Amino acid sequence: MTTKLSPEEMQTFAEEGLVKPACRLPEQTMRRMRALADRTLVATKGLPPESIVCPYLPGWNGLPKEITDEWLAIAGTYEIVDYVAAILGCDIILWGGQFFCKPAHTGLEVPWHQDGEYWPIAPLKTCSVWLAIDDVTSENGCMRYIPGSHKNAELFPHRQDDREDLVLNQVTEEAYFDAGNAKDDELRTGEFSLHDVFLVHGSQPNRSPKRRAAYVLRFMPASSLWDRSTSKESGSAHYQTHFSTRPIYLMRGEAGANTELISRHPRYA
Ligand SMILES: O=C(O)CCC(=O)C(=O)O
Repeated sequence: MTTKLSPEEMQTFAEEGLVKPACRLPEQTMRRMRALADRTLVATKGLPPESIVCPYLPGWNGLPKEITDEWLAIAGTYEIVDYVAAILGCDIILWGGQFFCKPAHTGLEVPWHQDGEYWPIAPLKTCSVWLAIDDVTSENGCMRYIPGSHKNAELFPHRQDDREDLVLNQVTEEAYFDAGNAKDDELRTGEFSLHDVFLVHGSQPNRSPKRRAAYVLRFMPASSLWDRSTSKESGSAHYQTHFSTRPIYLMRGEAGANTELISRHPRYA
């Protein structure tokens, strides 16, 4: 099996719950991705730009097929799955993603949370790939995380907060971790980080004149079940997640008990 993380990077992921691999997609690729981001924003006018969920799914978000196809292709290229395989093993499903754009001056806050609070996966295991489309710094609201907060594979209590200026509505209190330990996940365009499903993270609003766009891809091991009987549906005041009816893609290996609405990703068909 090909894996892409060095032993040191694996160690960082184990210790911190997030790693930035020593790798950067070429500028030519990123120019195309920024153009795709621009076309996506035009085509989704009226939807919150922080929350274009699964931009790769045909028929979702009102996006035309030529745009959804490009987002789907990205998930299967640039050896992204090889990085994920280092963490999740060889049977991998793409179950979600998000085009996550915080416009200049107006981008919303992401409250402290653990992803696992939101998602119907059992056993709970996911690796998210957070790919910077723009340069992302603390100035324009990069992701922040609490290193090591994933370590006990424990979900802290979350409370519901339906404020309109939050991207997500389940918030974990600072009583459960030390916000003073937070690190910034600053990335240049074309760089990406991988994070664990139990990692406490969030981000500040974007008050800068610079847009902050990212493409986040969510992968799970096929040994876990994408539970379509879930009653979990909404991730925020801004969008519906449609967990029970969402198509998922087998990227590599065998699908295990995940037999519904699943197809092989075109790159691996
Ligand atoms: O991009 C952000 O600010 C937060 C992203 C996030 O919560 C995630 O990718 O799980």
